[in-house]
Amino acid sequence: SVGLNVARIGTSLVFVGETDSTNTLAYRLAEDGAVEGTVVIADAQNRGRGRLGRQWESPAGVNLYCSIILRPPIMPLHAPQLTFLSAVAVAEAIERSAGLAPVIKWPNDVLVNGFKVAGMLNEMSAETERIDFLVLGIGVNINMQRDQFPTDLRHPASSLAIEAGHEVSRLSFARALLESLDVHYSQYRSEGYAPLRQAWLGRSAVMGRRVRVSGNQGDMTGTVEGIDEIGALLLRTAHGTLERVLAGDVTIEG
Ligand code: BT5
Repeated sequence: SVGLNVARIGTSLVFVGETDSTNTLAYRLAEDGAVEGTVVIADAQNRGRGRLGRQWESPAGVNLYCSIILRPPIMPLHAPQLTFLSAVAVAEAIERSAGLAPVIKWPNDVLVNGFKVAGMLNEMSAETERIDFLVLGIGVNINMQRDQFPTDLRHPASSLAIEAGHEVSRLSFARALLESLDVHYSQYRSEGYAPLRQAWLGRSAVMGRRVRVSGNQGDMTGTVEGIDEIGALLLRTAHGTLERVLAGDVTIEG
């Protein structure tokens, strides 16, 4: 037993040595009826995935690659709200287990000292009216060394160990993460999205900042005023209009 103190998340744990992607494995388990809160953790991934078909570097023995199965009674439209669950929980776990000061960059990056140390990839199976299940994929660079990073990364990256200057226990980190996810998800189930949105805004690196967003809506520049009910970024443009951005990559300016 790993001594988890949880109500929902991690009540069932699946550990594997190497897999293609924990998201793919969790998705298959969910299709086969795995209960809400099932967590899949792999030591290594040989086809770790980022967003938009990108690759997630997943060497063995150093990091955390995990996927969590959730079955919230919500509409598919509201699924992006759960992106913020992972980001908030990862930030809390980094603070608690490594004593670092992480911030969240919309929508899904967690940064320490400006470096990306974690990424999230949520996937879902849904019909028009309701979600069947969600898979929250979380990758955290814990003890990855500088020479293990590819040189052509989209965003400057690092690991908790590099930033803290010492090794960080993967087990303590995983425990802190699952407990944090459990607390926030229970609150989400009982009180809805508002507390989660507040927690996210409190840790956001983009709130009130001038940013550039590139995505399928083209390039846009503006000042961030918050996030809305479905997780879209609210951007005040130079023309004074308020734009809602549903997807894209954010660069903080100035
Ligand atoms: C993400 O995508 O940040 C989501 C990553 C999600 C990974 C987890 S691990 C467990 C679960 N199983 C999976 O298969 N996936 C999830 P995105 O924002 O698209 O960033 C991807 C880009 O980050 C890549 O194109 C690289 O440039 C860079 N990158 C790749 N590996 C990295 C790493 N380990 N640390 C930092 N940056 C990385």
